[in-house]
Amino acid sequence: MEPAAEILVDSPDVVYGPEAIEARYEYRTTRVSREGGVQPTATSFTFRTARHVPRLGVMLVGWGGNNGSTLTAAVLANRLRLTWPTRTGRKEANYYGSLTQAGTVNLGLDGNGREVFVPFSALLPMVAPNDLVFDGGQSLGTGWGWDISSLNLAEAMRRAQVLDCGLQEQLWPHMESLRPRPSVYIPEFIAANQTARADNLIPGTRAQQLEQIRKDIRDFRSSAGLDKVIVLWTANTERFCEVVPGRNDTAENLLHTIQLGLEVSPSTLFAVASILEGCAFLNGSPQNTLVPGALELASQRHVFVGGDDFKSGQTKVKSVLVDFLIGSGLKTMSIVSYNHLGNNDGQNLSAPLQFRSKEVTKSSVVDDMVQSNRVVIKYVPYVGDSKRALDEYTSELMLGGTNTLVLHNTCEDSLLAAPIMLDLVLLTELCQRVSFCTDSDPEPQGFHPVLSVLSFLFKAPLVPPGSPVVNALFRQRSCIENIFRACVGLPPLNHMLLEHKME
Ligand code: NAI
Ligand code: DG6
Repeated sequence: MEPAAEILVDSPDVVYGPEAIEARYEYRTTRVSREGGVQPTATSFTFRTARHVPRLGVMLVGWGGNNGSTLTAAVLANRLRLTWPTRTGRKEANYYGSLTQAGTVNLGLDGNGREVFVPFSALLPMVAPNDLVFDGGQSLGTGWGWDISSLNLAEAMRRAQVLDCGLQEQLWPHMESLRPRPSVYIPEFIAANQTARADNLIPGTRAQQLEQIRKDIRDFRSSAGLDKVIVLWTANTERFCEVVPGRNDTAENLLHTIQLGLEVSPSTLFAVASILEGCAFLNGSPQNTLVPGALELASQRHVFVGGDDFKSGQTKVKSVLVDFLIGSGLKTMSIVSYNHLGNNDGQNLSAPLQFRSKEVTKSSVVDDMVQSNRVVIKYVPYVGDSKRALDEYTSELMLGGTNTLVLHNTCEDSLLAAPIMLDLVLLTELCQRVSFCTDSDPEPQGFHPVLSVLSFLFKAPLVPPGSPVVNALFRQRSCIENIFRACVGLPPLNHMLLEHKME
């Protein structure tokens, strides 16, 4: 896929300078008083987006897993423009499933009143996925991340059983030299059935392990000449970590806990290391990695964090379907979701504490709307990465009727997750280049460190304190689209099409 050409907006409110795009933007919303009274409001914003696209490195925790190896394979296959034979014909590398790479934005209407769409990535300057940096440049070495399993990425790709053989064979020489850095293994956080994998470990105390992770990040950044690094957790689902006052409730307590070697999860250790290195940290798994102390640290250091748990398949559909059901005025009474999964993720989730973490995020997406919302995950080795998701939605109709919808979805789980990982990294990087001020507060500021703009990509989106959690998929998408439109001085899409409602 070729990178999209940037669109230029012709408006007195938008200036494309050599360094940045500056756009004046009128944010119109409605203030509602609970005591009565509804008031339209308008706030004048100036958005500034730095135009320089940095050299960006990504470090995955759990690099040798199904998601990590599949994402690596996807970037390489696209970069090398690979094609391969399958029983249904030749396939070519693409980024389907990525909002930024395969999604479009409705720009407006042409002279004939027809809608004009452009690639999402054409709105603002973004890092192209093919330019994401592997440590060691073209020669490829260690560096894209860590794994407790020492398999090289070619072996990891074969273990994952996600890609066609014809593609694996072509990728093999490019992935064989990629080897994950050792990682932190604390057995009580993941399922006991993962023990055999753990042969690539950082030794020492928690404090020494934290230092080693920080050193790895610095090493990658300097050896690859990077402007920025983003760290993404795509390792096994951990059990929840108890939030204990004095242990992980504040930044200071959390750092102290690490120094003392008291309980901290590996994922929180990675989050702390990333934040201390000034690198955004994203949590693709369901556990509560970003405990209050980690959030406070991110806020103190002005570093972005995002989570939790990639919203890839069943939950994505759920956040559309429930929006449709409730939005249509039906009364949805119960949703039951079954998952049959045979990959290593499924095996890890067959342990009760790890399942519990996933159960929480998978059901949280509709908790506010539907009371009875059950989730079952069955480990079925035979189906491998080809996940089966079965859902039953039952709603009450008028006058005692019942509406039951049943869905069956089969897909390669990691092929849904990989483009989401890509979007998370690319959108986070772009958000790092956006700042804004208002007429009443001219001091420029960036987005809140809890990057809720990413909600579209997470099952249980983290939001700043007091901010509403939005789960509905198209509201989440509109949020991203409209904020980026604002950055180039375009109004939000209102779908009114008034031009076509006049005689
Ligand atoms: P996987 O089990 O294939 O990969 C996880 C990798 O993490 C393994 O290679 C394992 O050795 C490694 N690992 C475990 N603990 C580690 C640690 N402390 N440090 C470094 N590496 C460690 O799992 P998969 O399918 O790649 O999924 C990864 C995560 O993403 C899971 O938590 C899963 O629940 C989550 N997820 C996956 C989605 C999908 O559609 N595939 C969607 C949503 C979330
Ligand atoms: C259980 O289905 C295993 C999980 O890791 C999921 O495959 C993953 O979280 C995707 O979930 P969803 O609901 O977004 O399809």
